[in-house]
Amino acid sequence: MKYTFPEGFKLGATGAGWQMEGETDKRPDQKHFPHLMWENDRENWYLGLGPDVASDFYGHFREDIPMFRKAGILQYRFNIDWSRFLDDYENVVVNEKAAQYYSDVIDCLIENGIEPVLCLEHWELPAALYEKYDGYASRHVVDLYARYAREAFRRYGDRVKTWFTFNEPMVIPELCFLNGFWWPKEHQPARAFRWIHGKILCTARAVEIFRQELPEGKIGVIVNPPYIIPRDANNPADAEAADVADNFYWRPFMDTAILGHYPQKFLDILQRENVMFDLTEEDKALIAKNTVDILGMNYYQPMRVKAKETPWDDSQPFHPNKYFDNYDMPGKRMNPYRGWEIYPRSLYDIGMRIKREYHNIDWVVSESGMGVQNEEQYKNAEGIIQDTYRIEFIAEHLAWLSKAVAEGCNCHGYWLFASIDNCSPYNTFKNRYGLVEVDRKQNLKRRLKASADWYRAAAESNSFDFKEI
Ligand code: BGP
Repeated sequence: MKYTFPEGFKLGATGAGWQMEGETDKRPDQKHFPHLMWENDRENWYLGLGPDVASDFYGHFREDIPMFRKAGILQYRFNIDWSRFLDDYENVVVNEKAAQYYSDVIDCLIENGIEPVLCLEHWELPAALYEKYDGYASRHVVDLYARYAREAFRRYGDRVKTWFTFNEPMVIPELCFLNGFWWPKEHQPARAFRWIHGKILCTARAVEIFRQELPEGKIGVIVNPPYIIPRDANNPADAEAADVADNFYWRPFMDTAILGHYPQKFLDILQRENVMFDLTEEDKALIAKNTVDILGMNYYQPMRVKAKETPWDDSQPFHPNKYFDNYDMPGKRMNPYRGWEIYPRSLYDIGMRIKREYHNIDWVVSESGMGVQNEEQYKNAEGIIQDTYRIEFIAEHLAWLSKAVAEGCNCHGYWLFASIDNCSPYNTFKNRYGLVEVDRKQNLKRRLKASADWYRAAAESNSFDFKEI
C-alpha cells in the first residue's frame, strides 16, 4: 500500500550535541554534565568510551552534512552545547570559536538544502553550574539559562526559525536523582522535582525572551513523556495506576508547556509525599503566559503499567512507583539489542491525544529510531550495512503517523534518531542508530547504510510503500 504525507510534511533527522560532537577545542573547565557522568562512572560505560571523541562531528561536519542530504534529511535538529558556547557562564561571555563553529554548521546545512532547527540543551548543563549550584535546582541557574538563550537567539535567529528549549528535560532528573540509575545515582525525589520545575521555568523564560527577540519564529520543547498504556483500561485499578503514571511522566512538561499549568493531581501527590518544590504565584503566572508554539515528541516505546501489586515500604525515599507497577506484557515485540518494546501504533494514539487534549498544537516526531548492536554483520560485499530492520521500523512508524495526520492531527515532521552513529549515555557505541555508519575500526570512516537510500526516496516523494497496518 502507498502512504503519502501532505505537502509541508518533512522527513528529517536528529543530532545530539554531546553524543556526536566530541570535545575538541574545549578547555578542561568547559565540561558538560554528561562528561561528569562518564568521568565519574567510566567503568560502567560500554568499553569505557565516552563523549570525548563521540562521532567527532566537530571535525567532520563538512563531510557529514552532504551525506545527510544524500540520506534524504530535509530538516536537521541539533543543539548548541551550552558548556562549549560560553567562556563565562555567569557573565554570558561567548566563546567566539565555538560560536563560529555553530554558525558554520548552520550555513553548511542551508547550503546543502537542509533546514536547521536548533535546540538549546541536550543535557549539556555546564559542569561548573552543576557543581556550584546543583544545576536547575537553582533559580540562579534558571537566570543564567535565560541569558544564554537570549544570546543564542541573537546569534542564530537570522537563519534558524524553529527552536527548542530542551531535549527530554525529564531524563536527567529522573535517571540521576529519582531512580538512581545514572551517576550520581541518587534517590532524592525532592531534588529531582526541583530540577524538573527549574527546567519548566527555563522553558517559560526562554519563550518569553524568544517573543521579544524572534517574534516571527517558532519555539517549543522536546519531550519524551512516554505514552502510558494500562494493562486493562476497563479495570478501574489499572486505569487509576495509569492516571498516576500519566501525571508523573506525561503531563508535567506537556501541560505546563502547552496548557500553561501543572496537573493538579501531580502537585497533590508531591505535597502529600513531602517532596513538593517551591511554586510561587510568579512562577504560575510566568508558565501561564509563556506557552509554546510547537511540540517535539520523542517516541521510542510505550510505558505499560498496572495496579500496584508489589509491596511498598514507606521508609524508602518516595518514587512514583509507590502508586503503580510497571507491566511486562507477555508477547510484546522487542528490540532485543536495546531491550525496548517496538509498538509503532503509539504514534497514532499520541497524535490523537495531542489533537484532543492539547488544542491540536503543531508538532513533530523529534526522535524515533532503532539502536542495533553489531551492525557490521549485516554488511554486503561492498561493505554497506543492509539495515532492512531499520527500514521496516521507520516505515511502520510512519504508517501509523500518516494515519494520525490523515485524521487531522497537526504533525508536520518525522526526525529519525539519528543522522549518524553516535555515543549513547552508558551504552556509548554499542547500539547504532544512524543512517550513516561511523566505523570506529577505520578511523571513524563514514558510510551510508542501505536505510539512507530508502529514506531519501521517501523524503523526496513524501511517500513510501508498506504493508497495510
Ligand atoms: C533519547 C535521547 C537520544 C538518544 C536516544 C536513544 O533519550 O534523546 O539522544 O540517546 O534516547 O537512546 P539510547 O542512546 O540510550 O539508546
